Amino acid sequence: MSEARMLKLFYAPNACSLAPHIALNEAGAEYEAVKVDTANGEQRSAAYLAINPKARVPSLATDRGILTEVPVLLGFIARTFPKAELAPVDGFEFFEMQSFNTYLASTIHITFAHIFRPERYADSDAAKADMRAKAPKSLIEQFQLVEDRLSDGREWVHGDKYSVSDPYLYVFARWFARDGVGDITSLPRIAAHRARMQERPAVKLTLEQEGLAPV
Ligand SMILES: N[C@@H](CCC(=O)N[C@@H](CS)C(=O)NCC(=O)O)C(=O)O
Repeated sequence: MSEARMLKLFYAPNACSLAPHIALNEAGAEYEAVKVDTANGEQRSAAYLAINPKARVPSLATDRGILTEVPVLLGFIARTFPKAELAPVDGFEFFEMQSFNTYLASTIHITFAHIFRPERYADSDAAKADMRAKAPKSLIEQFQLVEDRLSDGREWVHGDKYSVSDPYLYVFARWFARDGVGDITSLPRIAAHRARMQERPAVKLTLEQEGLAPV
């Protein structure tokens, strides 16, 4: 399929782009991975702004144009590679999956950004320190909804069947290993999900490709 051959993922190691990167490997897709050096500001270079004027990763170049926003990339990958069964076929269940993914993008990711990128939201050192101090508590509250969802013993976010929501949750569960986030011990089911994810061959391969270790 030409669309699949044309795919090019712009990513930064251990960023939210890890989710579509894992999904591409789960799908067995042919794609090119292009590393963007976000630590040194490459996302603001003219060359990258021409790809994604939002100056963020991920971006996915397809033969029909460039897609951005993690939940969109995940939905696109799942729909482009249906044989991999990375999303429900039923329309309503698909949107339930998107609802979960959008919660991660619009709530949990933003709270992490208060720790890692407080300069987006405030100028004074005091305001930035306040945000960094409050965010870990907010994160635990926000993740508790996900922890509760896993409390029926399900293996994956949407039940017995793995979906693109699982690598997306994995990205944020990984970020508990980053400085200033706090620990994951009050979220044992999410920690167990993280460990299960790290047993998957596609996750092992993606970590290797991004130069990351399991956490
Ligand atoms: N809403 C976007 C967020 C993308 C985003 O914030 N990406 C981060 C990496 S996780 C980034 O590119 N940061 C670079 C920067 O803020 O300059 C999405 O879900 O794709």
